[in-house]
Amino acid sequence: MIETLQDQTNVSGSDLESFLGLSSGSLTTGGVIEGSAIKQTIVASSGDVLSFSWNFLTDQVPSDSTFNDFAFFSLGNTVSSLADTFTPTTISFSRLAVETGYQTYSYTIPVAGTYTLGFGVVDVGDDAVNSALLIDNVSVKLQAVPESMSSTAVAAAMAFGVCLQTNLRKRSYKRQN
Ligand SMILES: [Ca+2]
Ligand SMILES: [Ca+2]
Repeated sequence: MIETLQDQTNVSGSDLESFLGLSSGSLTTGGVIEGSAIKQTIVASSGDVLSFSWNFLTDQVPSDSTFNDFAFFSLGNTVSSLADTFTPTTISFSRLAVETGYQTYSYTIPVAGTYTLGFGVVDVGDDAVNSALLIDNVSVKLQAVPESMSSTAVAAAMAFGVCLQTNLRKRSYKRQN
């Protein structure tokens, strides 16, 4: 569980941007004052599915567009919002007032690489009124490729090989003349 705290975390929006390897301004432009974050390095292949469970909680009741705390995840340089103070629908039995309840998020990673995966929760507009994010079941799994798709891919690769061979033959034919 990560929290923005009722008082100060002493981790500013720009501190969070550097910690997660985000572009300068990617959080502060949206009015982020401070917050908390966690991160992990992941190695993913193209088509791998990142999935996790999350629950956003806040004391900001009623929700407020000026003090609209939010939770997000970041993959590489990209920040994706999970929820803000307008999202929770249920009264929380934790020490915070309301929560979204656990939701599942899945994302197919398009490009293979080593990424920083981050989760954060931030105070917006001021540093007061606590919000929190619970994260569970984080996994990166290879997505099963349907057989029809994989055979199409093989056929495409073979066709490409045939084209390449034909071109090479044409070139060597030209050179001989
Ligand atoms: Ca705070
Ligand atoms: Ca707040």
